[in-house]
Amino acid sequence: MAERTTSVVTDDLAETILRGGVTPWPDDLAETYRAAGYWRDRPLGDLVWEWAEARPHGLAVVDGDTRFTYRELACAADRVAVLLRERGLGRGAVLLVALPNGWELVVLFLACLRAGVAPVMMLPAHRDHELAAIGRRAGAAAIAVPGMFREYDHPAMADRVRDQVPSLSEVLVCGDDVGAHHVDVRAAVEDVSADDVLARRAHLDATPPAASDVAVFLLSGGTTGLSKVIARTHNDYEYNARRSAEVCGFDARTVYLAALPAGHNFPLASPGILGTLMVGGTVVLVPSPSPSRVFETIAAERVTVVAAVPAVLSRWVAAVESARPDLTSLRLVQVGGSLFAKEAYRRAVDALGCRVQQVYGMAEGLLCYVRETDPDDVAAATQGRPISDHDELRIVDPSGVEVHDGESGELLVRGPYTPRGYFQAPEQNREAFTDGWYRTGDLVQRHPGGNLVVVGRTKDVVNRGGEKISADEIERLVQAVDGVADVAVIAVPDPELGERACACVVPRSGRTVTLQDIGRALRAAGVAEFKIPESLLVLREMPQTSVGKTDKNALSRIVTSRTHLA
Ligand code: J2J
Repeated sequence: MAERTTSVVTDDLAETILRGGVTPWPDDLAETYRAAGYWRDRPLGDLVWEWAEARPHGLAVVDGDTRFTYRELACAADRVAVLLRERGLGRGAVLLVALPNGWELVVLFLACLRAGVAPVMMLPAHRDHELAAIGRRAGAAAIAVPGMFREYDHPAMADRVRDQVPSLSEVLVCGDDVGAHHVDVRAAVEDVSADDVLARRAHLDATPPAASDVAVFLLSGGTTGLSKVIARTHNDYEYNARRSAEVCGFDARTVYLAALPAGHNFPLASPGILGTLMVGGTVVLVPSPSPSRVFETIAAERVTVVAAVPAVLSRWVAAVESARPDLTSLRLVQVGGSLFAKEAYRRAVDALGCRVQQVYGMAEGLLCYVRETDPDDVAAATQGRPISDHDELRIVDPSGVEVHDGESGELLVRGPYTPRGYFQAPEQNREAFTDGWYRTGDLVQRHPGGNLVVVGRTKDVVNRGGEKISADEIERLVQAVDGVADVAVIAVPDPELGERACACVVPRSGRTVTLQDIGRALRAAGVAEFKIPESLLVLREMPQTSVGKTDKNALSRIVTSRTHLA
């Protein structure tokens, strides 16, 4: 096998990524999780050929006219895994993955698992600002982007990101007309010569990652500054997907439609793409959740399960009436990521004619699903219960004391697939974790049957149709806009998306600041479009609490009392 001997990942960096930045579970709990059969001590990449041998001709992945059987998928994943190795990306290397939903994303994800490379699941909507900051934080050695996508030149952006991230040297492109200085992923997959399959497989099997290594990095919605990075190990992420598939009744007949961006934990592994492949089902991918595309694909591929955030599901429900799609194959629609009202639940069940399952989850771990056996009123009014007998939950008041059943409080959690800290973030970890308990920042109540009801949150984020925006991150960016003296970013209710970001700005004396000024400045800084504030409240002074902090409740009251904002 022709492999480059030089590595773009220094041993020190690999060591940090493999062990240093990750807070391990305590030994006694790790033993408990192993003894209970949750952690199987097998790297996820091992599963790829296990699936291929169990169902070589079974249909694994569908993306438009492109189809992969399980055997073809394993061959393609190995070919790309070897390509990664040839580019110096091996165990412990980090790859930023900012791809739209498509077969390349699945192949590259599995290739990373085979090669021991940890993908950081970014979104195609992310831009220079997010990619460079996360790339630096995670010590990324490479980035994978599409070619031109939605009229945006992603390879050119990737070159700029490479210039800003000292550890980053390789740009992988999944598209047409790939430049000579970029790595062409599609071409590598086309070059699957049969004779090499065994040699490649043997080579990759001989150098597997450890099950306690980082399998994948997910982004946190974040409360302070930029998104934090969540390291998920092979052990915990395998359990996350396997147990989710079990709870949601996935099997070889499941045809799962990935319509939400697959960089999110929900479509990736709750049970999502990974959970479907684990049970021999078929994953169908669409690059956008638009009703027409989704309906067409459900009918054409006889899709049985699809996941949505409430904002997307509402669009589908509204479109059903006029589009009259053939949804007869649908067995289950999962909905989660932000609040989903009881009334919306009822409308969805009526319009779609299948089971609607609420899901409350987080990239930090804990996953709750409403069960099929739950009565209808529970399915309508709750967000489900945890998947593991070893998920430990505490619901506490602001002083940390557990509340009585039925009262609301902040949810703290720990368990076999909820990591003990963010990656390389000791400062944030002191705030977000207490004795290994992750502070979710969500206010919940326990329903009499044991399910959780999400009633609010304590964290300072805007939940824009399931995409989490850190108020603090946007405040720092707006603070730097010319003419701004002070700023606070708050969530304002929105009928379509649940919430949108509103910038509340005190201009410098004699200056004016407009929404356009803010948009222009943030776009110039390379900020993802979905994070840019969509309304503006101009104030003479910032309301303050008695302890001199910005009073965001007062700001919310001012905003809701006005019918018209800029
Ligand atoms: C209210 N708020 C919810 C719900 C998440 C499955 C499903 C969702 C996510 C996700 C995920 C909610 N009702 N049903 O990763 O695997 C809010 C909470 C939570 C935060 C996590 C999955 N479901 N939320 O949304 O990491 O505030 O994960 O803490 O993006 O979304 O966001 P995220």
